[in-house]
Amino acid sequence: EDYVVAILGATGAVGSRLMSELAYSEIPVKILKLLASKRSAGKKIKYQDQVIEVEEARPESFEGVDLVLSSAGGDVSKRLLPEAVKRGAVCVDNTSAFRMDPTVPLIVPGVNDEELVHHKGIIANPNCSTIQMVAALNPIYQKYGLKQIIVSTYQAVSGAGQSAWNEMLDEAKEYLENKPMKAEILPTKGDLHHYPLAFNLLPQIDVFEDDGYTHEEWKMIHETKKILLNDMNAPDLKVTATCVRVPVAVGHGESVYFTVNDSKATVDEIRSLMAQTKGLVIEDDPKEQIYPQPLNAEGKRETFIGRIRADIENPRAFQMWVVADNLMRGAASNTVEIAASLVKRNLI
Ligand code: A2P
Ligand code: 11C
Repeated sequence: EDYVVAILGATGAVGSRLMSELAYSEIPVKILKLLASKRSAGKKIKYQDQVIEVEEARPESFEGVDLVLSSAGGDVSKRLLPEAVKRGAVCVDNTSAFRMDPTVPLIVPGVNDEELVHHKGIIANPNCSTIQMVAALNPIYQKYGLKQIIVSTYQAVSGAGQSAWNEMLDEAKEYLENKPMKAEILPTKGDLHHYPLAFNLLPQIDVFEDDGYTHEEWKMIHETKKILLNDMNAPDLKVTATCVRVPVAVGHGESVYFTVNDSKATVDEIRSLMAQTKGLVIEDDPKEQIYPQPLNAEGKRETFIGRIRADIENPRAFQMWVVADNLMRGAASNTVEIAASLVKRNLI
C-alpha cells in the first residue's frame, strides 16, 4: 500500500530535511502534499523528480491524507493535527504540543518503539536536545540503571528556526563591520528582551518557568523521564539541565554527567556498549585529539559520543560529550524513522 503523505511546515529548516529524509526512507509515497503558512502558498519545491506547489495549511488540506509529518510550531500543531486525525490521518509531530499528553507516545526509535502500538492518531517526536541524550544513555540505562543525569547543553541556533539562524548571520556581519548588532528574535520570540547571539552565549532557550528553569530545561527533564521510564514525573531518576544557546549553525553539543546504579560499570564497558548500539558513533581518542564536533556532525543521522571518562571521585559516575545534528537526528530523521516504524508495524 502506498501512502498519501503531508509535510506541515515544509518550508522551514526542519521541513526541508523532512522531505529529504522521506525520500531516503522506505516509506512508499503515492502523493506528497507540502503545507505551510499563507505566505508560502504557491511556492514551488522540488521533490525527487517532481515539482510540488506549497499549499496553505487548512483543516481541509488533510482530506485523504494517511500520514502527516509536522514541524510548523506548537500552536499550528495544536490547531491542525486534531483536524488531520479527525480525517483519518496519523500524525508524527515534531513540536512540544502533545508530548506530555499521557495518551500520546513520545518516541525515540531504537529506544521505545514498542510504545507506538498505543497511539491514537498522534505520535510526538521529542525535543532535539532530549533525543541525542536519551539515544546515548539508553544502552547504559538498560544495562546498569541510571540514578542521576546532570546535563549542560551547547545548542545551535538552527534549533530556533530559520529566522533566528538568519538573524545570527546578520549579527556576525554587523559585528565584523563594527556596526551595532540588531536582535529581535533570540533568545526567544515574543519575550521581553532580545540579545545578540553572534560572538556571545545565551543561557536562555525558550521562556522561563516560575522555578527559574527555562522551558527547554523543563523539557529535557520531563521528556527524558517519559521516554525512559514511561512517566514524566518518575521519581527514581533525577535529571537536571542547563541549556545554553551558542553561535553554532547546526549541531547541538551536550556535556552529560550520569550516575549508574550498578557499581561494576567501567568506562571500557560503557564505551563498548555504546559502540554496539545502532545509531551511535564513538569518536573518543584523546591522544589523537578525536572528539565529536558540530561541524563534523552536520548532515548526519547518527549521535556522536566522545570524552567518555569516569568521575575521579565517584566510582558510579561518568562524563561524556554528545553531539548530533539537531535538524536531522534531533528532528527530521527521528520523525521519519518513527513514521517508518509505524509503516513496518502496520499502525497507519
Ligand atoms: P512559512 O515558511 O510559510 O512561514 P522554521 O522552524 O524554520 O521557522 O519553520 C517553520 C515552518 O512552519 C515553516 O514552514 C512555516 O511556513 C510554517 N508555519 C509557520 N506558521 C504557520 C501557520 N500558521 N500555518 C502553517 N504553517 C506555518
Ligand atoms: C532549540 N530544542 O534548540 C529547541 C528546538 O521542543 O521541538 C526544538 C523545540 C522543540 O531551540
